[in-house]
Order: sequence, then structure tokens, then C-alpha cells
Amino acid sequence: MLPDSKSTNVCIEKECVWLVRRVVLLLTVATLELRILIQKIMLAALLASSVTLGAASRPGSAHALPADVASLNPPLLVNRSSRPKTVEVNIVAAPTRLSLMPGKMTEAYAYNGSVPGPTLEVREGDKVIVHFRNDLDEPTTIHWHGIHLPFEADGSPFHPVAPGKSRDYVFTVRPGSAGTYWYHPHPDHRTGFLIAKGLYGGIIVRAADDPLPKSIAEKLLILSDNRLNPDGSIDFPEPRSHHAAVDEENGREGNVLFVSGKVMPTIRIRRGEVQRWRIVNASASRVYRLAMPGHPFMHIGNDGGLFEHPVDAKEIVLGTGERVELLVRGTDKPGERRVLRALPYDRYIPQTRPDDWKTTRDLLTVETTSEPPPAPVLIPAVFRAIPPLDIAKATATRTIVFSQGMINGKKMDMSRVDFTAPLGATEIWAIENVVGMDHPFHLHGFQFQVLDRNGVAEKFRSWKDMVNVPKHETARIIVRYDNYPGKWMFHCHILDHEDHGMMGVLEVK
Ligand SMILES: [Cu+2]
Repeated sequence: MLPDSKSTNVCIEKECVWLVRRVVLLLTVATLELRILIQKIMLAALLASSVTLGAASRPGSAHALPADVASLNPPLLVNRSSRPKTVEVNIVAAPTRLSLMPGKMTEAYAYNGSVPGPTLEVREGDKVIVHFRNDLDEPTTIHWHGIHLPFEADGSPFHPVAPGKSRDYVFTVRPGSAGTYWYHPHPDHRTGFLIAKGLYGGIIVRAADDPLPKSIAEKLLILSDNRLNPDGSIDFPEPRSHHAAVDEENGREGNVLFVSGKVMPTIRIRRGEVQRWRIVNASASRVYRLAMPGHPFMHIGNDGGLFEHPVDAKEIVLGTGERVELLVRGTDKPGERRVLRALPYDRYIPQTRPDDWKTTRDLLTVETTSEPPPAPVLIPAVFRAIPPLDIAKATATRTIVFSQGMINGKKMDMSRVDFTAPLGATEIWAIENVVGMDHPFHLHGFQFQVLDRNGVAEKFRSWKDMVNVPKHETARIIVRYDNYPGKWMFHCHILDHEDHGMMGVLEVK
């Protein structure tokens, strides 16, 4: 148990184990950081040399769009159905060899051969049929993160797909659910490993009546990080090593940051143009404090879609698993460049906080082109109504205590149901983080509204399926269990924590 934990119901033996582990960690962090530093230097040299080599090997391409600009949005899944309001796609998860880093090949896993996987684009009201085949040599699932769908289609650890086997995921996209979501594996204990190998992809749900002008260009920016060796291989720590222990504590963080699979890509924008950026945090544990210095965002949506009205924001804190929608306007002169940055964010306990946590990291470049400005677009002042869930109708208030590695003092047990609730019930959950590092909370199946964070009322309503609960803080949410009975997971979305048992089961019946 952590020394700063308020929780008391943990036995002495466990405290000793934690204490010994902490001492081991402290002794070994220095070695680890030296190793990371050496890796960083080698990687920086490698990235610099491969970028130069790449440019030299493409004669005559000086005036062409760089490849990373043209292909920043991941490919789309091909709809094989000719029936109206039906999207039928095939997804295969399989080992593959591809280039994640310029000039290097990586043994990865991919959905349909690409990292990130191809984007699932659907409309409200569509019937979605996904024919999934698992060509990995271990069980997996596809979880449709944030989508309100039947239990059997959730891709949770309750429905693993064995190696060589297939499963159809079938659901209908509910009205009002337009937004940005993502999909990823969710088997018991192995989610972090499989996502680190390359299995994640975006989902865009389009509204029948999107209030934003159709002429606005869209970018799907899936943020992820990975720890790569200089030879391009994915660096997984040895089991039970100090490195593994640090990962288990902090959550895995990578030395290379990717935007939709690209390292430091460039987005081109015309002066006066407005772009809609859908941003997904697909990282295992990293929190992105997003900013473009001197260039505020118009924040228009969260996990479950658009807000009621736009909100100006200088910074956006995007926790693990969360999504935002932003409008970005080209205000610079032609040829000027701006960088989207991840500013330092301290989510760590002091004992294992990385030395370089204060480093600002560059994510992508925005370059203003010399093309003439497009026709101005009008951004509506009101997007849609988000009716508040009624606190007076709440029939239960639950307390979820996040301690290190446990929820309410327990580790995940697939045979246990932690909470039971009737279908249609409205409930309030108070998620208390009693330890000194952030834990991002995720509930499957149902979108919720955040009521308050540490007693401060949420400034504006939005639909959410994730809420990052900072160290020693409490977030309260309200949720209504509409439409779908079943066993729904709730968990910390730091993948290492989830895989090591920070997960529980809500049964709705
Ligand atoms: Cu956690």
C-alpha cells in the first residue's frame, strides 16, 4: 500500500510487500533511467538519420505533399453491404511486420494490416455487423469503447475469441450518439500487451443532423505512444523485472509519440480555414495536456459527442481513453508553422515519477499554406440539447474507491458481481481516488454525465464514458442504465492497472 493512502483495510503483510517493492524500485530507478536516456539518444539519432535518408531517396518529390500529410487519417473500413442503413465490415487481428518508425521494421499485431487499424465510420441508426477473425496465437476481443450496445457485442473479457476463431459483433448505432470513439482488444489481463503490439483503431459516428458545416475538413488524430528499441522492436520488460514493476506502478509509457501512427506529422491548413480535429487518447497511461501556444482551441465535444455550445480553451487535458473534438482555425501567414504540444502533466506518485516528466513533447506541426482562403464558415452558437440526468431520480449512490491496484479493496474476479442494478435505473457514482497518482475511470455500456470534480460542479454538460480522477480527488457521475441488461465492466483505464485487477463488474438486469 502507498504511504499516502487513506485506505485502512489492508493487511500488514500487503504493506510489507509494498514497502519492499518500493525500496527495490527506488534502488533500480536510477539504472532504468540511465538505460532510457541511452535509448533516447540512440533513437533520436536514428530518427534524424532515417528522415534525412527518406528525403534523399525520393527524388523529385520536393513539391509533392509529404506522405504523412496525405495519409494522416487512417484508412476506412470498407462497407461490404449494399443494404440501406447497414454497415458490414471484416476485421482480422493478425501478426504483421511493418514500419512504425522511419527506416525500421517492427514485429507488430494489426487490425487488417494497419496501425492504427482502419476507422469504422457509421451513422446514427445504422445496423453494424463486424465479422471479426482472430489470427493471433492468443485469445482476444474487440471492445467498442464508449458505444452504447448490447452486452454480447461489447467485446469485454466475458466473450473471448479463441485463436483461429471468429465472432460477429452486431449492434445498432443509437440516435444521439454521434461522436468519436475507438476500438481495441479487451481480454482478461492482456489488454495492455495487445494494444502495445498495435491493436487499436478509431470509430466515427456521424449524426443525421450534424450542426457543423459539411465543408469543414476533418482530421482523426489518434494519440499513442510506444516504447521501441533502436532496432524498431517493441520493448517489453522482462516479467518480474524492476522495469516491469515501474510499468505496473506508472502504467506503460513510450519513448516515441505517434499521431495516427505517424511520428511528428504535418497538417496543412489554409489561412482562414477551420478544421475539425477528433482526438483520441489511445495511450496505455499517458495524459496529454494539449496546447498550441498562442493559438486557443474551440472545444466542441467530448467522449460522447458535441457539447450544447462551443467553449474556448487554451489547454485540453486528455486523459487515457478520452476523446475531444476541437475546431482549429488557420490564423497564421502562409508558410508559418505551429506545433501542437503535450505540456508536462504530473499524474505520478513521487516514488516512480520519471525524471523527465516536465519535458514538453511535440506531437505535430500545423503549416499554413499559400492557397487562397476558403469561403468563411459559420459556426453555430448552439449545437444540440444535452438534457441533464435527474439527480432526484437516482435510486442508489455508489462509492468506488481507487487505491493502488484495487477497487474497493478488491482485485478483479470474473466470477464476482460487484454491483447489481435494475435496467433503467439512474445512479450516482462517487469515484474516490485515495492515492497519490491519477486513475482514469471507464464504465462500459453507458454514457454518463460528470456532476462535479472534487466538489466543484462541472462547468458544462457532456456525455462521457471516461473521467480521469486526479490524485486524492473525487469525481461524481450520474448514469442511467438504458436499454441493455448485462454484465458491464468498470475499471481504471491505465492498461497495466486494468490488467492487474483494477476492474469490477456491474450487472444490470
Ligand atoms: Cu489506475
